[in-house]
Amino acid sequence: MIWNETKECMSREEMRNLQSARLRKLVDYVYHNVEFYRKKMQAVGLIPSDIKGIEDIEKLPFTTKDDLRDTYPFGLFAVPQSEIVRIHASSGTTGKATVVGYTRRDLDIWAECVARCMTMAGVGRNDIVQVAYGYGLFTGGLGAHSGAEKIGAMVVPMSTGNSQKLTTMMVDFGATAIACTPSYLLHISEVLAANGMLDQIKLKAAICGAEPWTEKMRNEIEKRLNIHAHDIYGLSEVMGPGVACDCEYHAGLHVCEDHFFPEIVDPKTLKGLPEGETGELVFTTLTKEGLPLIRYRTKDLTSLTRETCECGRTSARISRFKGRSDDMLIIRGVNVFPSQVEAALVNVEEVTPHYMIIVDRVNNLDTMEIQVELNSEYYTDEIKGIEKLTKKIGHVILQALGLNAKITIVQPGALKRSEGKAVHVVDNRKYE
Ligand code: DLL
Repeated sequence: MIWNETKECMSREEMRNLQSARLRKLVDYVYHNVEFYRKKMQAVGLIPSDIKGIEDIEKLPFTTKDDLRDTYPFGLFAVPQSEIVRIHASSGTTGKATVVGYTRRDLDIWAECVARCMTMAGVGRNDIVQVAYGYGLFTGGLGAHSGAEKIGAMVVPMSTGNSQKLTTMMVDFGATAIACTPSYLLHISEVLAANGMLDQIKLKAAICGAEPWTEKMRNEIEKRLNIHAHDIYGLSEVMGPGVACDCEYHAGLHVCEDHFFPEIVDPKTLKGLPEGETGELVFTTLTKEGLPLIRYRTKDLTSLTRETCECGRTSARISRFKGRSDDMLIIRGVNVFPSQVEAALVNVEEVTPHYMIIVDRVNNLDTMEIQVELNSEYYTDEIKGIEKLTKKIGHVILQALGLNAKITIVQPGALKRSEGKAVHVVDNRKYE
């Protein structure tokens, strides 16, 4: 399956043979180039020749986000730094980011995978694609950008944050496709409606992802904008957007499984689950050079099928995501772990480690409030002091998460104490 020959697919057997050959090569590659994997394999008495094909994948150890954090920043890279041509990063579970490195070939394959996804969404060389994912360390902007360029579309690199400009350009340029988070697209539809511009747009398709959304939300987007909206999935550790995407039948997301081998495991026992059962999605990157990952635990919950899709594609499909097996939140497309907030607040001596994150959705945009308890030694009635402290904490949070939050300082002892596992998050967003 390549981006401009989407209907010419390998048989399941051909795919399995290709995956087996690539897995053997990968295991040999990481054994000789990444100390972390060599040690992990040695610990269980494995040598590369023990892996004969994809059926042996379960013998291999898992990789987690903590492994990336523990080897921060470049410890899992398999090539010298001179071979790395791009870095991206996403939130780690505590203050440190997880850093991803790409070789020139990794970038080419990434663009190819995104191009396949855009092709599934009906985007071609005559299209004008507005990319309204964030550009920068986040993989969304540059990832979508390269894929759209690869198919020869005209790319408008909008990034996020200026909806008025985006809608004006959408009309003026006659944009026919947009790539952004689904919640942002709903917001854009409101801006268009408010400006009376809905009937002036030429949009046909949207490629939305980076956060959980529902069929109901897709229907709403499609109805408001009179377009087809497609679900694109990915994660920076594995590559970025373009790991999987849904076709016109919207019957699950087709995985680019010649590059990313998917498994579903029980998140508690880590045993493989049969097709159709929901569990944690695990990926092995079959062709990556810079940061190859073996059995990376995504923490995303979904199920898998290898039945041929009505569209004719034979690739494995994952169902729409059913949540995560950890406490990661996605706020305005940014990954947030409550532990990051905690780690940031520890450095502010005027407050205690008691906090509550309240997430909501207003006008289809996520909002985040962080309630923080004042340390009794600093308790004061003085409004000015509180204002200054609120600003200081807002800055600390912005530095730590890359997100603005409304900070509310509450009196010592005001936040409810939990008798069991502390509850730090109230998520009022509805995903029905
Ligand atoms: O969000 C990459 C991406 C960019 C995907 C643009 C799609 C479009 P991270 O910031 O590393 O990478 O976040 C990855 O976001 O593990 C999921 O929990 C969630 N996620 C991504 N796409 C979807 C989706 C990018 N279509 C994490 N549906 C993943 C549900 C998604 N969740």
